[in-house]
Amino acid sequence: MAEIVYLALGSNAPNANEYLNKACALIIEKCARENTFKESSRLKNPPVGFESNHDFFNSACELITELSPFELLQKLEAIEIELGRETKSNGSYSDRVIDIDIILYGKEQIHDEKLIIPHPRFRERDFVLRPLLGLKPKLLDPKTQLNINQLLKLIKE
Ligand code: PH2
Ligand code: MG
Ligand code: MG
Repeated sequence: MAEIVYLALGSNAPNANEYLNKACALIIEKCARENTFKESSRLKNPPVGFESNHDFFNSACELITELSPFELLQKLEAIEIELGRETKSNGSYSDRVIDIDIILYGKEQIHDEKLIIPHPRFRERDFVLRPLLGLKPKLLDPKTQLNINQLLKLIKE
């Protein structure tokens, strides 16, 4: 089985672009069917939901994967750790060298304590929606049946 997947990438390290380059290379190597990976442009955003002097670079990626949602999650977490992501202790947001979140996995809807797909907060996040818009403006959210443009309008109202 193969599915089309959308991921959100973020880093607010001083050398964020290097982390994003490495993350993309590892995703291509470990998760993507050959020649199916695309990344949006990287947009600079101030941190949302926590205080920090370090801005983020955020992008979105599209790929086809043969991994199941949980296999994909496991590989992406291993990539975050390989790149030096520290595991957080208290659940609150903090600076991070790399964050890779699964936004959509085909049209699947998953509600598990380890994994919720579509990503539960992506509809509210300009820093996820704007890169996705650049990659695939007509992409549909399987839960609300709204496209990315419509979702962006909702948070700008
Ligand atoms: N990620 C968060 C919390 N806040 N802000 C920006 N600008 N970019 C992010 O990727 C981001 C954030 C939690 O994962
Ligand atoms: Mg995140
Ligand atoms: Mg994450």
